[in-house]
Amino acid sequence: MKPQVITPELRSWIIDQAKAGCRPEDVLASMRNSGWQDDVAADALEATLREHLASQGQHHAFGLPAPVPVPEPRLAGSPSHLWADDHEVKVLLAMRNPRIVVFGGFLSDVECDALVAAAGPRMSRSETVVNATGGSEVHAARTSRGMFFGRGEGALCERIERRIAALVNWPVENGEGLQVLHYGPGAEYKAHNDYFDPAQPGMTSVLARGGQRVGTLVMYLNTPEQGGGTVFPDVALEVAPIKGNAVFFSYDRAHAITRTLHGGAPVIQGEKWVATKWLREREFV
Ligand code: PD2
Ligand code: ZN
Repeated sequence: MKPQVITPELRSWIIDQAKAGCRPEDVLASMRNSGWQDDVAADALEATLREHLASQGQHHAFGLPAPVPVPEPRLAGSPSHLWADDHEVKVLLAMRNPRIVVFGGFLSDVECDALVAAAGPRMSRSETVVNATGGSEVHAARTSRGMFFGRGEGALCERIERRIAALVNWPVENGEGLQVLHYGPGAEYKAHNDYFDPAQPGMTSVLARGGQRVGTLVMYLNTPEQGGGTVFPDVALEVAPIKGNAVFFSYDRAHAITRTLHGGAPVIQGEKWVATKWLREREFV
């Protein structure tokens, strides 16, 4: 496909749409309808607004929340491997917008098995956050079983948390405890965002514990025979759940413009174990 270039005309059209109060998702849809490739349109929107707002000394357009710093692996120069604290990790895929990176060999087989063994006796039906109260409840959209380790609970969690912190350049203290999930045949986690909706009344207490979530690392602890990929519907991407590999994604604001909507596809055959690490803006308490 011929590469598309962001023209000055496109830039000024985007700024006009922002000034007119259009929603970013509608602007992206119009760009797509006029023949702009998805990723070029999203990049153009991001870059134009960032430049324009910086030149105006402002940080809001389209009613978007202001972006915040996010965890980020050191991928300048497109390395095939990264050194993460005590361990070499392969870079298998890197997507810029949305920011998604797939890592190979993030955990050893022994570490995967040890996490599953430690989590097993503590598993119960997974819950989802209730927006109104900030509490959690069992929900049909999430048919896995799960448990949380405390941050730094035992030498294994500590080692993995140090490795994550080094890999994505984000303080260990900003991480929630590791969550382990188990999906049996047919179980899934329907598409959702990992950030919290700050407009919901129950979110004040959730956000008080370290601010927003700004990044996620899903680590695969086994390889299901069929199904169970992690899917990103906005970019039609499915990450295969391979034991020891991990998928990282970051979101600089609690908004669909980050295109980090994602889900756990149904397990078709076999079972699926994952560990999830959520990273907050500040120290998670
Ligand atoms: O298990 C997964 O693949 C998955 C998919 C989406 C996990 C999560 N989200 C999560 O734990 O947030
Ligand atoms: Zn998720």
